[in-house]
Amino acid sequence: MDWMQKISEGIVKGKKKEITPIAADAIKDGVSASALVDEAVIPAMNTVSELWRNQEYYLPEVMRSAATMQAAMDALKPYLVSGEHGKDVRVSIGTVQGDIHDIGKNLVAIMLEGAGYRIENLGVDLPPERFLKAVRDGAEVIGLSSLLTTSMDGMRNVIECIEESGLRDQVKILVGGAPVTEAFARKVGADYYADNAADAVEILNKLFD
Ligand code: B1M
Repeated sequence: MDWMQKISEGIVKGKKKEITPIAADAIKDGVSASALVDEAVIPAMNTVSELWRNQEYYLPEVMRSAATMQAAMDALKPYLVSGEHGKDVRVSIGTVQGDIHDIGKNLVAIMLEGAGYRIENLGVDLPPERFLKAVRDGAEVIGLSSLLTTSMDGMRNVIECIEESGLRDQVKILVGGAPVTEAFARKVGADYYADNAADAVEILNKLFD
């Protein structure tokens, strides 16, 4: 079994204790951390989402896989960050009000950090004012995540709040999350939509390289 398969299987099966040494061995063996994230960690979490959707996984399995993914990312993070140049761009990212999902948002944050961005991970269930504060504090990009159709409108509220403050032209707004679409992003006045973590990196790299 190759490293991609080992990591992917470890996450899908939620083998939290085993994943850290597996990730470390893969790095020692010369596999790039970003390839491990792109080709093993993200696909594994997509598999977990699929298993949940098909009711083959219930919450305990999903949470175990999420904790294993986090452990894998903790092990890979130093190699992601050191592998890239620092970009002097501050990105503040959070989940909008009414929504506590953070697994995908954290993945996006880690991938952006790995690509050299200065990340402020604001947390979950955040009111618009928290994002406005981040803009006032100097964020050049605001990242908004939503996993619920009922919280998506929170994105519009954040954008309106920043518009009303007169600071809208100082910041780029990137949105994403499973129910969010390109059309929705356009409708609420976001600048960019990313389908996944790798997309988010690609979009910001085009903007800031
Ligand atoms: Co919730 N949940 N959940 N849940 N949960 C979903 C999202 C759901 C689709 C499950 C279902 O019913 N089929 C459903 C939403 C339905 C809808 O609105 N359309 C749902 C529901 C209904 C709920 C509750 C309301 C359940 C209840 O209490 N009755 C409740 C809501 C609580 C709240 O937020 N107020 C709830 C709670 C929870 C848990 C707390 C138990 C847990 C979250 C734990 C956590 O995040 N710390 C949870 C989980 C784990 C899920 C599922 C199973 C998995 C989500 C996930 O982490 N996926 C999910 C079902 C599913 O997705 N199939 C579900 C893996 C992750 C890597 O993918 O988050 O999509 P994802 O992130 C991707 C992209 O979306 C994108 O990139 C990421 C990486 O590639 N992306 C961005 C995300 N944010 C981005 C930001 C960007 C760019 C890209 O730029 C800034």
